[in-house]
Amino acid sequence: MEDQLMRIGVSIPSRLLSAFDNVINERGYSSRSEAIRDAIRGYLLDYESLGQTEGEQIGVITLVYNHEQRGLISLLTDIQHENAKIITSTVHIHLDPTNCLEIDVVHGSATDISGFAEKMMIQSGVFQVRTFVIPTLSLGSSDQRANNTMSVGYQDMHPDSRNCQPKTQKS
Ligand code: NI
Repeated sequence: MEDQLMRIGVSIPSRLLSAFDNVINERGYSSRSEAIRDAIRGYLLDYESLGQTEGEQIGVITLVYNHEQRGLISLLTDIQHENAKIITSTVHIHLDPTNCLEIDVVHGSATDISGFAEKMMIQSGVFQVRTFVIPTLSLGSSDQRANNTMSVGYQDMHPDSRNCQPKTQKS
């Protein structure tokens, strides 16, 4: 059965729209509607792949946000404190007068990590959240992984061409 087409009205900041238009022109889309449909499909795919994985993971979550958004910093800090047990370390970079880039190194269950990322994603003033995670299944003994969870920072040492030895700093 043919899916019915619905018309919707969406408010988009002009800079965001013109950046989108530039990309879709470059890619050769014939209509903005088709590009938006593809963007929505990609968004749904991201959501599914975030929720599908299970087990223990390590990785990074990066987010870009406007620190002038009222209440946002304290909200994000609260969310990070609620998830302190999975955050190994955080890097904060002041991109320009209003925008911040934050990188959270995470280690924990897939459910906790995706829950943490999604909670930050839905806040207004947060523009981008990207998650890159890998399962820890093949990453050495579980004792060593338990120790890593307690660390606040890594300094990688490369004992040989294949393995890294994290030097942990306890807080
Ligand atoms: Ni900043």
